[in-house]
Amino acid sequence: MTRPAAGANVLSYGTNVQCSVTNSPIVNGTTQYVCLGWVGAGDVPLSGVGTSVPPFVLTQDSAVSWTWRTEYRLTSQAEGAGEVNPDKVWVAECEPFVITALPQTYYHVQGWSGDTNNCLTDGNTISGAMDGARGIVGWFAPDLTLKGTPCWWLARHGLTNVAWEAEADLDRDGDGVKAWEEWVSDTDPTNVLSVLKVLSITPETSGLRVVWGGGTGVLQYLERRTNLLDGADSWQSVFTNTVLPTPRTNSFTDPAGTNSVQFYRVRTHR
Ligand SMILES: [Ca+2]
Ligand SMILES: [Ca+2]
Repeated sequence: MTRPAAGANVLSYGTNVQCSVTNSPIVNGTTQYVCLGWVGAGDVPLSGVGTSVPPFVLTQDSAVSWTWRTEYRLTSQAEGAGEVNPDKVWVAECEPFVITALPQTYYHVQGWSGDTNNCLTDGNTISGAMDGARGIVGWFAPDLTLKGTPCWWLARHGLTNVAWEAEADLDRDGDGVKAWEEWVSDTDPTNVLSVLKVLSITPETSGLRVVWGGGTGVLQYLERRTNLLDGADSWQSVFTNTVLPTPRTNSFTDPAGTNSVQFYRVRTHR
């Protein structure tokens, strides 16, 4: 909206006139229009910046032409451990933009998704031109060893003295389980008492009672087989912890375990 109203206006000679735009910026969803200034004729200054023309006295035919700029919304979002900047800005039509991803320590930029058409990625940045509104998502992923152990988890336990791969392959607490295996079973790689293992197998009238200990944050599968040497035999799951977190100590009484040879193991899955 403008004052006076857009179009032709008839005013008396000598009128003190104030011209302005009253509704800049005009926001329409993810597009907005910003008044930058004006171009004048007659008693209006030749040009100026902003939404108001300095007051002038009308002595002749005069004109004001307002200059507008189209801007599009650029929205970025982080998925995972990191930040993206800027997160919400208006960028002028056809102007370039750059989004920078800042991963947390022990994380990296995994990629970008969303309105990435005609964009370039370079390291931790994505850039392009605003040919329309864009919503872009930056994805972060943890740094992993070859066996899938997160470096942040090793660092949390202070396992940073040698290279990540070597640390994951060490059994620092001497419980017989390597660090990468303790990650899989959600046990503490610096606590010898925190380890995934079968604690006891006890015959009972209703079957064999198997007790085991381990972590709390992964699914646990109690598996059984009757013959370790017979390739035709295979591990069969007889119990699964389906609700997390699991207790640190678990038990299951296997009714099929009586009056026969059985072997048991506990497998975990993240
Ligand atoms: Ca260990
Ligand atoms: Ca341990």
